[in-house]
Amino acid sequence: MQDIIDAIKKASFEIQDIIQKGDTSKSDNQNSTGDTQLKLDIQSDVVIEKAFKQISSVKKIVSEEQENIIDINEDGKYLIAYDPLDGSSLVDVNLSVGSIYGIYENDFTGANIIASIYVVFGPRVEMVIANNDGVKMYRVLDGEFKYIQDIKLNEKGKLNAPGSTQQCWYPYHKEMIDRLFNEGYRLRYSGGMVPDLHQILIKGGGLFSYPGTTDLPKGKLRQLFEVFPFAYTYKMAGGQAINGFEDVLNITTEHIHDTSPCFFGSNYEINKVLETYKNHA
Ligand code: FDP
Repeated sequence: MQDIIDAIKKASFEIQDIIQKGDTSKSDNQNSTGDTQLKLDIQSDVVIEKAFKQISSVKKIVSEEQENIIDINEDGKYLIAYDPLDGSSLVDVNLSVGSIYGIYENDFTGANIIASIYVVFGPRVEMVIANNDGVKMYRVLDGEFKYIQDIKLNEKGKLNAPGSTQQCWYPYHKEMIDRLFNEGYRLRYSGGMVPDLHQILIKGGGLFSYPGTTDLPKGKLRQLFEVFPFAYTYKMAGGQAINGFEDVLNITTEHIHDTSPCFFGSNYEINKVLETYKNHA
């Protein structure tokens, strides 16, 4: 596992360079979900694939930017699903973006995720590693990642990050979001999943939601590359991650690019979501 962490650290320095100096324009390609890929997405993907191909403990990899799983070492132990540069369209407006990695054993399912790592590229570069030991944050200082703190969510937070197109929200979802604002929650949503979820983790709690909507009943965020890695991190930090009804790590994945409605937060807010959604199964 240390080899994987070292590879991610090294790749992150290269990706930071690509973000700072690279071309933010669109490529001519679309990824499997139909998003037009930016040149930055493709360049970051190349860096990560190259790094993982050199590690003997890696069995298979799959990128959000690619159609298929890539076999690396038959005898390897770990399977890695990653989103090389989530929120890449925000580079243009100089907001934070990030990379997300889910590390799995046996197969790419929520039940088999065993660690997750994300890297935030903002005014600072930070990496958060979640595994059996809990959740730890590192920051680039003097050219290397240094340990900064453990991350633990409070029982209740103050931030509300409601994603997706509001016009397409189901009425009960809108009422739940409004109730949180009426309790004094503050809006914090940049449109970058990594910094938005990082903010809630660092500030101790709150709710990030990307629900099913009338236009996208299964939500937008991809299970393997986005939802499961952050679900694992939130659970290890003492919070919860659900699809509205149950632990999102228990859901079935039929295809590597499947999406799922998702809610990440501290216990108080997630219990509010469960109470609301239980009547709308
Ligand atoms: P993006 O499509 O810009 O890469 O992964 C998808 C994502 O960004 C997340 O980072 C972000 O949380 C979400 O989409 C934002 O979507 P909405 O604008 O629909 O809320």
